[in-house]
Amino acid sequence: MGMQDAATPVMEMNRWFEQYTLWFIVPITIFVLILLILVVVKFRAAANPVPSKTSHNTAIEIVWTVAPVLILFAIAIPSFNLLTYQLKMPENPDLTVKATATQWLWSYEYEGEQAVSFDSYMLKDADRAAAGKEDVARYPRLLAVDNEVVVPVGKTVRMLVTAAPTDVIHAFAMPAFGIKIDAIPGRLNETWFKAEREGLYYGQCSELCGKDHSFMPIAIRVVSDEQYATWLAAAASDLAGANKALMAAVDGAPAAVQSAENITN
Ligand SMILES: [Cu+2]
Repeated sequence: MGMQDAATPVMEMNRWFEQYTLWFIVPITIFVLILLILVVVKFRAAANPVPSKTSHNTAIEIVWTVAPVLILFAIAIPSFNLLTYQLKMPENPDLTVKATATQWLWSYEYEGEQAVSFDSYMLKDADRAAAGKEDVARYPRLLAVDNEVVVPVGKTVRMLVTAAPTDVIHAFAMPAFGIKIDAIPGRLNETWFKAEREGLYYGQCSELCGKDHSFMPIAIRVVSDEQYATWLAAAASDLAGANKALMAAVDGAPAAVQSAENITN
């Protein structure tokens, strides 16, 4: 309970599945609790001085074998559907971004004619004013970064995830997108997302990777097609300028206020 609002279809399915499993977990827990209370009261030594020596009951054994099998099937089928959906890579992604983890930052490279690549460090408090990121609701401490990943809304994005060759294992995780995948030196992992709401989303490195593990957050801006195209064209030659222009366009618009609320939720 209390997961972030879904921004992708995968996360919507994750949230649905979480609710769905509660319909099994809660009744089973209550049922077992009732049985335990019944046993404690009804069969305590004072009320039941001579214990039963029953060792077999075919009817009960059939029920307690078949019922869990049926319950497990009911959970496994949607679970495997969800796994398949998550793990089936899109054949024609609109965009491919490679994330490389290093102790302790993320580096991003965009595939395409525009050679856009940059490092993304956690935003330090001392740098807030200069970056124009003083609003802690929108740019939370320990989550905000200097350079965000920028992607267009409603487009399928393939993420290639790895760690620098002589580095350690990290993990790329974005809760609102329902993705989490290890970043392993010498190995290219793959995941995907299709963000359906514009906004600024935060995740963190999710594999203990050393002393600054908690200080290598991940930030993804989901923006309109036009804003993305403008940013991409400018980012190849002037990343800082492109980010500033995008911030002015996004943070000034009323829609951005709503996305800031989504983050704090
Ligand atoms: Cu890490």
